[in-house]
Amino acid sequence: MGTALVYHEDMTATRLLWDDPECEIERPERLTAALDRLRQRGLEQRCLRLSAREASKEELGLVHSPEYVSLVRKTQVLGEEELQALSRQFDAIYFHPSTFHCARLAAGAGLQLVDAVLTGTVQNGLALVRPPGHHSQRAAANGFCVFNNVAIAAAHAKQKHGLHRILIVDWDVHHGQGIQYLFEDDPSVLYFSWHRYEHGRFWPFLRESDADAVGRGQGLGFTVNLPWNQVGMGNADYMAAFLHLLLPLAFEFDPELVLVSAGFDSVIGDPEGQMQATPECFAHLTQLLQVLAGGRVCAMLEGGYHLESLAESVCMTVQTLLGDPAPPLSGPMVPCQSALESIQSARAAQAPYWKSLQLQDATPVPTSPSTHSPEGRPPPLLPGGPMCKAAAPAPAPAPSSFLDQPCLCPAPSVRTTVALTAPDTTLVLPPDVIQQEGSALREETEAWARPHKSLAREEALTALGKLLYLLDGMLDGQVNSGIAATPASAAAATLDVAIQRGLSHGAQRLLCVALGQLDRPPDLAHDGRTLWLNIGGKEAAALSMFHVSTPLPVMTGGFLSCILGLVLPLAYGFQPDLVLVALGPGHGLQGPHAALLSAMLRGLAGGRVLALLEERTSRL
Ligand code: X5A
Ligand code: ZN
Repeated sequence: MGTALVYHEDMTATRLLWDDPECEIERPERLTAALDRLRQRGLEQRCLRLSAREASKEELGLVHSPEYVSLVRKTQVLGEEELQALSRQFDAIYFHPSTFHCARLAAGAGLQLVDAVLTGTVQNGLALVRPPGHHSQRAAANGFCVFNNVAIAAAHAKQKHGLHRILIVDWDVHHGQGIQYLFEDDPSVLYFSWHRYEHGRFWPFLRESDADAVGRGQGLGFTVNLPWNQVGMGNADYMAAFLHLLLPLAFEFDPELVLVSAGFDSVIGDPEGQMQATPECFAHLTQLLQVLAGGRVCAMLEGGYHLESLAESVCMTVQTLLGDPAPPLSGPMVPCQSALESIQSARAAQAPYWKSLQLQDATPVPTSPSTHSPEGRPPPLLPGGPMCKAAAPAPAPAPSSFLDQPCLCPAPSVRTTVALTAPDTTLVLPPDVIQQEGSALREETEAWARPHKSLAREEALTALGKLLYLLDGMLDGQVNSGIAATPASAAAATLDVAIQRGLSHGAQRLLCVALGQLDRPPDLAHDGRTLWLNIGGKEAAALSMFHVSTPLPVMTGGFLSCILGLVLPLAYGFQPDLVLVALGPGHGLQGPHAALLSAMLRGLAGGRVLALLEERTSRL
């Protein structure tokens, strides 16, 4: 349905007029660098471009006092001396004669974006704005922020669109205390922020940035703070924060809209954040958020001061909003000890308010390094929760040859292919999904089928031919992901062939997620090239490093906690370059479950996910 990009060139006008080492990093080039890169990549052209408008006095009044708004309005006519004197009344703030105009455009851009998404004009979007907003308060400018763009957008979504549940994800490296103050007693806005904290020794030096600040009154449990007590947090730490803290709460909250305070000072290279996460990480974070609120995600720029990293991260975010697959994440997917401690203390602080944390917190997440893991670090992404006791120490990612390969981007021309035994003319498919006509050569199909009795029937052979053709398209990069149907009686054998074919045709590491009663193919090698995860099988077991099985997790918080706590951590740690999802007999899952699993696995293997369904299921 499309992605909006909201911008106005006038927002490059405000700038620092005097010497101030703290404020000089918030420069006009931040916007031009991001926009130029979006153009170079052809991403801007793929968006619906909206020209930002100014927010009205009433709209600003949704979160700011009238006195404060008039104070900022008056800066338009002040001289440099007076501007500097007024700026000194606030912490880390500069005013410029154009500040009022720019800040009204920044707030207005957020309003336009929310309107475009909530009226169904677009699915999602990004507002490229400055000045940023998340530090600004009812009657105070703070931390380069004048009007609180995201908070105004949230208040507007409630007031004008009647929304009842809005999730704000603040991935800027600073604590958006302004947003926290504005909604701390409001249960209709769930505010999540991670931030550099260093036990209170980092700006803005607030006690209320710690994990035990959880909101007040009706809003208890609707403020979620994740303080980072060390610099250098990387991809594994950010992913763990999403999988083990934010997403369980977000799913339970079930937002109607996701707003992102999209600051990119949390990326590698930024002088403020001093963190290590790479720009690709923001593609994965965005993709994880897209499974919420029917994909209604509105991102608004906050911080981000390293122009190169900022531009790259903005591209990753927009590319993902547009639906492109996320580039694989680099580095060992193992969170550091300090990150685990922060996540655990935030979970403990939130546990009284959230069911999704209560069951799992019976078993604390591992806090001491495991001797089984490489580098003496704990297992990837802290698989936690009762059923994970059965899980093996995580598979050590093999030295990654595929990371050296040219990356799987740009996206293949066809995003998703559906291969049915007989093309179904009644099936209504989205525009980026096509039905496959082709099939592998008959002789080749027969050769692959020969060892399997259940593949002898004509029906099974036809399905196999289609599957092989689809798999080749994915491995050659013509097709990104696919759905293939197979007769129920041939499901296990077809999966076996798909695994062998994937491994012999270019996949270095193959992840197979089998749902229901599907036995692991008997001749599957334990050489670390295949990770077999069985959900809903008979028993819980870690039969080897590369063979993990869990029953349908009804008792342990359900299917979702199994995906977040077990499947995705193991999958991200394994770094597959091909993913097979197979729905076997008796998987007992609802359609939305399988769709959710597939959507969340899209972050793996550059989106090369092939789902195998029983013929009947595929017609639903
Ligand atoms: C929006 C933002 C940071 C202010 C830092 C002041 N503000 N030292 O990133
Ligand atoms: Zn920031």
